[in-house]
Amino acid sequence: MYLDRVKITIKAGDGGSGCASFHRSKMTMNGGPDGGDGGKGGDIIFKASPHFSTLQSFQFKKKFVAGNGGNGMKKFKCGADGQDLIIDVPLGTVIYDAESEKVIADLTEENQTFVALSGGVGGKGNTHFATSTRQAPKFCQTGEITKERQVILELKTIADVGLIGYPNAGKSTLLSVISNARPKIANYQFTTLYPNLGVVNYYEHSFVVADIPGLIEGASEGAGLGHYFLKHVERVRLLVHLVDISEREGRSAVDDYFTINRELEKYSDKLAKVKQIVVLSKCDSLTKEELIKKVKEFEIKTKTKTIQISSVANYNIDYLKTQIWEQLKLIEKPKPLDIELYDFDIKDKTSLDIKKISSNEFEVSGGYIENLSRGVVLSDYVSFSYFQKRLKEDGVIEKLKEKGLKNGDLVHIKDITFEYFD
Ligand SMILES: Nc1nc2c(ncn2[C@@H]2O[C@H](COP(=O)(O)OP(=O)(O)OP(=O)(O)O)[C@@H](O)[C@H]2O)c(=O)[nH]1
Ligand SMILES: [Mg+2]
Repeated sequence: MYLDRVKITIKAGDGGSGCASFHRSKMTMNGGPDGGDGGKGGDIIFKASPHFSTLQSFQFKKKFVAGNGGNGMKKFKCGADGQDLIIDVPLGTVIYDAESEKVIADLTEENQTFVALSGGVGGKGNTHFATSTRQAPKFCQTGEITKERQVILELKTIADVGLIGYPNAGKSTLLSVISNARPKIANYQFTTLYPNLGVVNYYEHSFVVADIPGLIEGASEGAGLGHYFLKHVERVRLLVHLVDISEREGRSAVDDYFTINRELEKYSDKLAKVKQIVVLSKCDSLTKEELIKKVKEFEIKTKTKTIQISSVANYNIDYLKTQIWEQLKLIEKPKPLDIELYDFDIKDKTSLDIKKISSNEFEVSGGYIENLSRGVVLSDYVSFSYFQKRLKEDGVIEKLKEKGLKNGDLVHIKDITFEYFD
């Protein structure tokens, strides 16, 4: 199975909790607070690796979790930061938020990285909460808990040149003689079932060629392998359109040429406008006279100028490489996708959800509560008073009242319940 689109789940590490402890030693019975901070959770980072050309490695593993931060300890010891998780993806991977389907990154440069989710912040130890009036705070902050998110990875191969043509036209054979790639070659249609990439060295330069499965008439309606793989040549600068001039399969080279161009147009106007070098393949299969006649006929009917090659007899291959390079020099590299700036790694610290669950009971939840409750130990009287003060100051009580809260009603927040009195 060839994978070029996959949905995965990612989660950054949770922050470690702070520590509430007090200094104790033989000489000091009641020392001050000495609880260290929790460590930061690890980030989820995507990295464009030149060593992968498919998303195959995501076939079975679909969940990726970065390391959690360690908890703070006594004697001011801070917890260790969680390990970042670096996820290698092939060059040309576009990352979408699975929920909104918005693009969040397009990794087009070798070793380019993208921090998709940052780890939760560590909680502060009780040393941070000591004041002149509160010298022995028994509470600390818990670490920030991160949320699982889903992203879609889609590979849109990055190549300079795309090889297109009818099945069996000799695309893979050409790739194998000009590049380091060793694709499967056979004398039947649809030998190539997924894209192959090859690096072509040309003097001190190099360029990448993508060989995709052959197209046939009706590909846009799903005939053959359909249009599916054309996305892998969407970003090329130049197309090499290979046409089998030997016509040994009983089709017409001229018809094949027009058929492929029609299918390109049906796929996308942009791709149909990409500059093409028209190459007539398998020239060794014809006599010199046959070849001259057929080339002339082809060029007149299609109004093109062609390059005639034989991959098997190594005829005109160097000339073709030169022509490809000369064209590439003239065409600018495509720009990465235009990404609308949008914050995927949202840390919800403000949402507030107030529900009336019975005539005298209310439930409060949301990012605001999660964030605020990190800093309070509800079993500690001082800490709980602070929590209530914040609920009042931040307008939560007001909002509860708008929903009908009155004296004596019960309010549930996370795992505590209190009776409300003005
Ligand atoms: N005589 C001759 N045969 C060739 C030449 N190039 C390729 N072939 C043969 O044509 C057949 C098809 O070649 P492939 O390279 O697999 O063709 P393809 O275009 O990649 O085909 P699909 O992957 O099916 O789309 C094989 O039997 C090759 O040996 C050539 O220059 N001369
Ligand atoms: Mg092939």
